[in-house]
Amino acid sequence: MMKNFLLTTIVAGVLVSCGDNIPAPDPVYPIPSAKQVEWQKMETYAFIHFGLNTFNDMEWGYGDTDPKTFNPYHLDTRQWASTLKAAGMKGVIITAKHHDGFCLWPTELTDYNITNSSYKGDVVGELAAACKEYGLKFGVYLSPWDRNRADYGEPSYVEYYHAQLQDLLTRYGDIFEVWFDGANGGDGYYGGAKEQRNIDRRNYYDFPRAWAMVEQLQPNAICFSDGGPGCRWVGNEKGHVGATNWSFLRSAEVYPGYPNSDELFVGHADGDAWVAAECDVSIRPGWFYHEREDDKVKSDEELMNIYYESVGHNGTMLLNFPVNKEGLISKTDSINAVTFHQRIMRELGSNLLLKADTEAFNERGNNFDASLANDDNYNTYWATPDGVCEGSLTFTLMEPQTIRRLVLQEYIPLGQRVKKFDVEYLLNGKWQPLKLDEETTTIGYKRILRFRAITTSALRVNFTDARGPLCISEVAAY
Ligand code: FUL
Repeated sequence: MMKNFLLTTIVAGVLVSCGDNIPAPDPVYPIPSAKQVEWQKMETYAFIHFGLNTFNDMEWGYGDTDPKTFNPYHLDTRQWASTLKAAGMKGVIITAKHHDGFCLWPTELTDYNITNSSYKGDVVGELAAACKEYGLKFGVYLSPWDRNRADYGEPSYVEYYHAQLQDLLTRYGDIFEVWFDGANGGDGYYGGAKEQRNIDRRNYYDFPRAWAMVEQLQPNAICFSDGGPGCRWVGNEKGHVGATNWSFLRSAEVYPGYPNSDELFVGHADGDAWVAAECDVSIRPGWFYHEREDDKVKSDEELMNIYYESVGHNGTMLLNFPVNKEGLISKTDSINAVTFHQRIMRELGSNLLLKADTEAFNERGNNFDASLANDDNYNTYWATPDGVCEGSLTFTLMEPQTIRRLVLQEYIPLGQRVKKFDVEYLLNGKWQPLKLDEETTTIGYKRILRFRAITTSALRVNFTDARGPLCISEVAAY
């Protein structure tokens, strides 16, 4: 009798302690670094293209334009920062040097810089200060291709490029992203040589050394390039990435200037490195300001579409603002960007699932139960038991609601897992499949589904295939 009692206690004890302390699922590799997770949560941030091109109606300056032509007579980086803040942007990346080689900061490494222009100041430093004031993160674009330098193509240029990078990384405080552009069009001024120069894109710039420098001098910054290592290009400049979008790459294959850029649209499902997608796009047709594009600024509706196909496809949205000749973000650009932000708040403003009753098929237990998928806390998640790669979540609403959007989020610190899912809703007491225009494959950090309005009292998400046990942070409906 005594023996039996003890056994029960021990068994019960084990059961109870199991229930309380069920361990988290193991990571499924590759997984992001903490700074990659923080970066992904920024979702929308801005690009600024500004330089000699702005004043000379060019996109790719040749490298021989007179620096005196740089003359922004009302330059106000605080106007940029306040506009971007109102547009919901979380940070800004400026073209400190574009392909023409002209530097927007007073560097001693070349004469082709702002001190020899008509503007006496430091645009990079002024923007960094404005960002601090307005609570925006700050980043830099430093073009590897330099059409001004006489020694472009020689080893000495590479040293110059790395010295420029060091200069930028040590002058302006915290940097969240450094942009390494893969473009090289060949021809340039090159100190007067005026010729074609093609370099070995894979090896010439010694990018691994540059990335190590960023890691050392700005440990919170991530590096963008076609193949990362921090985040990747998506193979187009339209601001959209695939509905199927893996945040992985086969790291040995992709480098800045990688020719098979269409692969970047979906990522490599079997990749070994976490390199999430950044969707870059300009609010105007060009990256730099051109008066003739004043009536071609993307509308809030166009920007919304881009948002759904970037942030809504497990990417980030890098929206470019071509600062004008006055040195300001033009009025239409600013109005459309702010209206765009207001539209996001309107379309995805109040989550109808927050008060829903949640039930799961396949549940890991206490610390990972179903209700954590609609608790508005990204850091808690519903998970399935080890070895169980499918499951479903059913949300029952207090009363029928009209729904047009569904937002799904995986807990990416443990990896990207979901390969296939579908959605159903209750109509006249029967489960109906939700009709969508896109495939429902990957989710990742965030997947947003758009659909024709449905009115229902219950929704169900079936996760039918995954790379490991499911870890779903949030499901929200609007
Ligand atoms: C490209 C550049 O060639 C464009 O001028 C622009 O800077 C864009 C963001 O990247 O590769």
